[in-house]
Amino acid sequence: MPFPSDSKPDSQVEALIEKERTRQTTGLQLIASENFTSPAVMRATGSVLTNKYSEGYPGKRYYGGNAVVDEIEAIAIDRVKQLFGADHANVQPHSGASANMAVYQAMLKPGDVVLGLSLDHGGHLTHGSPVNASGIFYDFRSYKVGVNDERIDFDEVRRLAHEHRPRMIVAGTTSYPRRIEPEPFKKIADEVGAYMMFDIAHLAGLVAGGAHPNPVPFADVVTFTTHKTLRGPRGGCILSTKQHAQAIDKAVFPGQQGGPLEHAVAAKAVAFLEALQPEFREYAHQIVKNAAALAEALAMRGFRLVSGGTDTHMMVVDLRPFDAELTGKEAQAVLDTAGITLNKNTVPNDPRSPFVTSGVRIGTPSVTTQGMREGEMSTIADFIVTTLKGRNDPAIIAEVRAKVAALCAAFPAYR
Ligand code: DSN
Repeated sequence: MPFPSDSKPDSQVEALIEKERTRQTTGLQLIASENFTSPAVMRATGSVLTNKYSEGYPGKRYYGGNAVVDEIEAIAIDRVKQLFGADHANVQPHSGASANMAVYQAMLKPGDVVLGLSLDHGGHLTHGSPVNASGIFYDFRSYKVGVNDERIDFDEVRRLAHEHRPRMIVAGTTSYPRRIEPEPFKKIADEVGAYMMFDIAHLAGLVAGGAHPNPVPFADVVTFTTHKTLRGPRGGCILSTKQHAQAIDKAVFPGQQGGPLEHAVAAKAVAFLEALQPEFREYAHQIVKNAAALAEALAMRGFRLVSGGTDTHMMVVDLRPFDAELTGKEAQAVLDTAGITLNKNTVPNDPRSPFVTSGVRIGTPSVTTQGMREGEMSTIADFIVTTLKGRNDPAIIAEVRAKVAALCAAFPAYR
């Protein structure tokens, strides 16, 4: 029987996809964890590979018909090992959260003590939040950023590690603007006999492009998502030493997941090849230069940058010196109306709740993919200031919206 969709496309969903394409390509996408992936990555994601079940790993599958899938997954594994210099890779995790949970399952027992960065100081839900499975099944203790410099305080990490004797120390963040040196984490982990895990979900593209230190030579295990700075499809990945390879593969399947998403695995392979190209190094460094330029432009216009600036693709902006009444929630909403998409974010020791916040998080991966450079970053800072100052005037917001659309038309994400 032919597909009904052959004769009758789903016009409702297609129209909504088109609407979302318009939103993405006519507005500024400044969410630090997002990016525009390539047409080649999207072709793989929308391919016939979505039809195939392939529980297991290359050469060891539970179902027949996996010769082609085996080749694809083997290519993805080889490429990502080459990209990061890793001994072992598992490319099947559906997301960064699944990757992290698989690592915990592989290397910990329920109830084991783990040390990770507190969520409200830039950590991630899966680094022990009490509402997440990580915090429910494992005994997470948190380190925070320093009160004065708002940076990871390794003396404090060491003190907590010696006090709590964790089985694992987790490095990695979701809203921390500074580079993170892996060596001090490794040293502290060794002192207390803990495993070291580094979650580079945000940093993977910068690491791949040589714009951030690579933790692979230091960590027992490194996890990441493939869709942020790395610019691939939505998904996760785990790199590890040979020692942990078998336990990690077993924890991903059958431990945490069933059939892998081989269309996503193929798209990861495409993205890894793109990241292996020399141009990707230039891209990664430009993301960082753009973030530095935008941070400086915002600081000059009266905002406070958490930790005083950024060395990565993102910044956390404290709105209070600019306007004490303005919350992150309100800033996010009004900027969205002007076509500038970012997210509200707590600042360290924020007196407001995570639903309101005193800050916003801003990232430059998407605008850098569009080809924008430092000059456009000060234009964006002006758009942000004009919108926030004129937030009660629809005419001002409409004017910024038009200018944002013109800027995006000059730097199209997709040609
Ligand atoms: N949601 C991601 C981010 O925005 O950083 C983390 O999972």
